[in-house]
Amino acid sequence: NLSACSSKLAFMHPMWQEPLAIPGGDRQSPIDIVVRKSVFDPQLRPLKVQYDPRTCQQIWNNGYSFLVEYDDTTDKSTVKGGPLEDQFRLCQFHFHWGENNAWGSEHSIDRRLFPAELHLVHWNSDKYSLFEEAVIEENGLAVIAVFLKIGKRHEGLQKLVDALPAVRHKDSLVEFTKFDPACLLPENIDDYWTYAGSLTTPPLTEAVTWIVMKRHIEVSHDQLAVFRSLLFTSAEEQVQRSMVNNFRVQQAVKGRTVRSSFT
Ligand code: SG6
Ligand code: ZN
Repeated sequence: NLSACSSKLAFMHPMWQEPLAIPGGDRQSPIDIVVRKSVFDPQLRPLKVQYDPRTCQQIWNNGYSFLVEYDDTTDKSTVKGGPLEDQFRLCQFHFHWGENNAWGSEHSIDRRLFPAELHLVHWNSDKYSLFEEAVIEENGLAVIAVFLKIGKRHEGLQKLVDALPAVRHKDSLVEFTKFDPACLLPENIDDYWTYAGSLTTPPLTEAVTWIVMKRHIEVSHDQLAVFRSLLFTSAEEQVQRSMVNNFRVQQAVKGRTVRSSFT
């Protein structure tokens, strides 16, 4: 009973540790955001996030990251506003992180990387009826990205960190309920950058409106250490590999404009 969002794409992941043939598109992600080249857009509205913790279902180690999956059969957990014309439904969130605190994020700000990056993945439920449909469409997905920095322990994240040992190996899945993803958002969600991009793993479709939060959240070194104790490998494999450095290399901006909601 996996939620629609992640399970159907899982079969595409096994090759991902190999160098990948990129579709050669013009709007691939992630990118470096050059602050002085970003353009303030006064038309960008505040982001309207409405999450219902009761839609939280499970955590799944898919061999590349761990996904916290949400029931996306109704419009209970959604985002709209900001750069978005439609309403988008939350289906999962996941993180990317490094083997140490010097790198790990997918996006960077003026070349500066962060130790980890949260992605809240939503699909356009005004235009499409399933994630699988939305993932191949130009305006199909909206992903909110939040940078993580090392600092004080994050109380909200701890409930998730406590559950992670149960999904140490690839393909393990554990029930996980009542988690409010809003607790992982930074203080001011009205300040963000936005640009047209892609998924950062196969199928790499150019379906994503990226919304990158200006403010970061803080987590402790110990909390991130638990992320790093997860494994890319399943219990059956002889040689276990730590789940670290699960980010894609940065892609060319290719004439795209990154807009900012703030000056
Ligand atoms: C993660 O990112 C997830 C995977 C996939 C991928 O690694 O493990 O589920 O997510 C929506 C989707 O296919 C791409 O999402 S991302 O572009 O936000 N990084
Ligand atoms: Zn991601």
